[in-house]
Amino acid sequence: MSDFTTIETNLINEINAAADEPALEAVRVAALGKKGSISELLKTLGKMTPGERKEKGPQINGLRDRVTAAVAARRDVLEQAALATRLAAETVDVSLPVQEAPENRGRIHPISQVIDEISTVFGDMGFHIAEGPDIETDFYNFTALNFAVGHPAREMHDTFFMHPDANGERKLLRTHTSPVQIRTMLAQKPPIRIVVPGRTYRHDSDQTHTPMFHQVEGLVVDRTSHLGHMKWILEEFCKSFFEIDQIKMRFRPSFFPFTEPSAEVDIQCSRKGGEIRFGEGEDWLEILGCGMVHPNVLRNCGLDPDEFQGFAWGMGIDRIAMLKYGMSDLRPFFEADTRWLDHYGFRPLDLPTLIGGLSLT
Ligand code: 2NL
Repeated sequence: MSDFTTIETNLINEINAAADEPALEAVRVAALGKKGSISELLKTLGKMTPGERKEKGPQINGLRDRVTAAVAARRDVLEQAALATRLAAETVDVSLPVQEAPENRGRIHPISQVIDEISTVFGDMGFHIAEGPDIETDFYNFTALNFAVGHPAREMHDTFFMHPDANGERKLLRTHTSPVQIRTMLAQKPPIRIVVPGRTYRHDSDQTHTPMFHQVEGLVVDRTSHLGHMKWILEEFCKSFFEIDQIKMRFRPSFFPFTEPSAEVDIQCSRKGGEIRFGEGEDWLEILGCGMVHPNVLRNCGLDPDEFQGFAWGMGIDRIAMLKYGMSDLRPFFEADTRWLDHYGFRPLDLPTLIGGLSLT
């Protein structure tokens, strides 16, 4: 009896001292495995007299049952401890801010957004988007557009000129997007309906001017195109772009070498409370210039002005973007400050549509 008690005490101590599950398993196998100490004791029962067996049987079986139970209890404790350790090591701080996926983190620059919005509105009216090179020749930027050689308008454009090339030709950075319309008229037959967004350059830098800026121009050429068509198109554009139902527009006579007649267009606005709102109020804001394409420009593009007529318009994108999205300073547009872009930029997957809204923010 005291033998068994010693065996039991020792085994229980070993079991409770097992530091992890493999150590516990080793103790279990040493006692209860095929060749374990308790299994060996059980084997001795077969050789005993019935009297001995009646006495020792319950003692050995009891020993086996208590040791088995002690192993199970210790295993439970070890499993709980292992789980607690893992949970502590693998905690997730649910109060941490969610990190957006890279495709959601980037922002669309307001200028790209406004170009997309303008393209959406005119695309819906059947216009194609046309693009062309930033580096142009004097012919496409000036001569074809009816700027006379030596005409002061050339100087007014503050042109950036390249060094003359081997042929003595002086390339330049386009001062407006009109060269793309010239290229289009030379390359394809009317009817032409295009809008041309892009970068333009003038040697001018102050609070409201950057040497690189953005313009969008439009051109329609057909046999019967007239000012009435142009007024309708520009009015529909303004309503769509500024997302309002009604807007008053004012066409003031003006001058451009490439249009005749020419006009500057103001839209109705209110400036109450330091905030500009379109389609209401008594104030006016100039937003674009336009006119009928000058007969000389048509001729320069191989079109007979007696057969074809067209109209065109142009506006600055940067200023329109500032007006629409309430930015007071032009300079951060080109400073690549991601904090500014995080604030004023647009989500990359919210593309402007006429059905879904041009400017979901
Ligand atoms: C403005 C005014 C304008 C055009 C651009 C144009 C182009 C061709 C022929 C005739 Cl190819 N016209 N473009 C016409 C009128 C005005 O822009 O204030 N832009 C910022």
